[in-house]
This record gives sequence, C-alpha cells and structure tokens, in this order.
Amino acid sequence: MIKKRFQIQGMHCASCAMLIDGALEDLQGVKSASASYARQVVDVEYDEAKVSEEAILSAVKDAGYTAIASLSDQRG
Ligand SMILES: [Cu+2]
Repeated sequence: MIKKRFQIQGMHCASCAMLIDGALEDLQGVKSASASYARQVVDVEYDEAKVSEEAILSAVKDAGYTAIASLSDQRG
C-alpha cells in the first residue's frame, strides 16, 4: 500500500473534490481517496500491485480534471 498526493487542476468547488474521490475509489486497488478543494490536491492510498499511478492520473482526467504529478510519496 502506498499513499501519494497529486496536485489537481480544475476543481472549482467542494463537490468537484467529492467527484474526484468517487472516481478514484471506483478504481480497483484504490483504498481511499481524499481530495481537498481548498488545497487543490488529492491524497490517494492504493495498492501499487493493482493500480498504477498512470491509471490514477487518467481516472482524474476522465472525471474532467487534471492531475499534475505526485507531490509526495509515503510507503507503509
Ligand atoms: Cu465543482
């Protein structure tokens, strides 16, 4: 399991953050997603064996937003 923070572009209200959470949590292998509209980031905890960083970036894109890159990397 790994936890990564991605910067998000395009969120304009709190429901955008909820939409991103839902889109990411639908991915198999994602344990939890917590987007913050105020900070324009999303923290994602996921199983690297089941889902790639690319899949996460593309799920955010499919939801209509842009995920920039992982800002931090926390293994555990
Ligand atoms: Cu919104």
